[in-house]
Amino acid sequence: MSSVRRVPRRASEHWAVKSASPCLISATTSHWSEGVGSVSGEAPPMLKLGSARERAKSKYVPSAKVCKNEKDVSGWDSLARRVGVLGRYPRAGHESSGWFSISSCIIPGQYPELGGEGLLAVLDLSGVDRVRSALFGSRVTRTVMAEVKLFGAWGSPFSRRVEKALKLKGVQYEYVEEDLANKSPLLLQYNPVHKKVPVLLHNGNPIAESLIIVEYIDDTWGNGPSILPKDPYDRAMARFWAKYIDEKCMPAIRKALLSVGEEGTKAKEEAEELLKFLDNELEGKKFFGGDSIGLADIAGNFIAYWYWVIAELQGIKLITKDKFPSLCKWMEGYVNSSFVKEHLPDREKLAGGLMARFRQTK
Ligand SMILES: N[C@@H](CCC(=O)N[C@@H](CS)C(=O)NCC(=O)O)C(=O)O
Repeated sequence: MSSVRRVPRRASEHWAVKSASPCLISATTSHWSEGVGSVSGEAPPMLKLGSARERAKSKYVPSAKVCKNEKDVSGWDSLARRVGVLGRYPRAGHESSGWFSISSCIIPGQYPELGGEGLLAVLDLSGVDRVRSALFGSRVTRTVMAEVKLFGAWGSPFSRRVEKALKLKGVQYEYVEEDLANKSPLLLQYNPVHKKVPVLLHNGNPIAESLIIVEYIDDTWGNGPSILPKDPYDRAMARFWAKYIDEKCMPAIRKALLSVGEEGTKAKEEAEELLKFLDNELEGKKFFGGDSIGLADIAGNFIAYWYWVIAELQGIKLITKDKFPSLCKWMEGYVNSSFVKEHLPDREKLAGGLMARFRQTK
């Protein structure tokens, strides 16, 4: 592999495991690695640290080992799979292939103790980020993030939910803009059931449906603020309101905004009836879950922003301060929160796009 930069390293210890409990084995004094470990010419901090710190870190690293090949990793892989941390790059249709775990990593490299190429497998069940940076510096984190791809559409409130969650968690990702009039073969391959955006691709595994993706992001990346509360009842409530917004309120609002005449009046009344529940729920609260943005708020992005753009275009007044004071306060708070504000689609562009859509459907 001529493109691989070889970096001599000094290793004091490697962790090795047969089970999920940690143990230390001595390693060789020189060490060659490639891929993740050799992005810069420097030895990773892991290999520079003294043994006292190494041992201290083992608190965070239940297990790691150097394996000769994938077969070796696979026994370990089943353990990792049981605890839900290991994924695998797809072999085809992907620029890279190999092993990779969600909360840690398996790094191909030259390992003299194996007499050649091998895999450093680090299974970490806690303190994921501390381990990543303690062991490998920010380089691994960057590589980990690069395996996240979002197939979306700029004007889609559903795609924007996912973007919001990724940004909230500080996850770096590659964004693929889909032309919904001419969907890419990859989108159809990754979401054959609904054939819709968004789709999140994480280590080659596709996940569809925005709210499910948002939960997946929250479960997968421990860093950043929690999107779902920890308390089971609060979690259930967050899901309840997110589902209510998604399945009841959004279709009703859309219908109220797009229907005319008698049908329009009826649709407006129906939407108001549903929105009243949201207004009551938000009374005296900044966001659905309290003081910080959570699942239901992210789910409600359509009401907070897209609704206004369409309502203005159509000259319709559905959600007014006198009828829905708490909902209006929430909407203002949501779109004006610095984090949300900078990630909303451009109003003019959105209005133009929506107008074009309306003309097409007339
Ligand atoms: N329930 C889905 C809805 C996704 C959705 O409706 N996406 C639209 C874009 S806003 C789409 O891909 N439409 C393409 C189509 O219907 O063919 C989710 O939450 O992700």
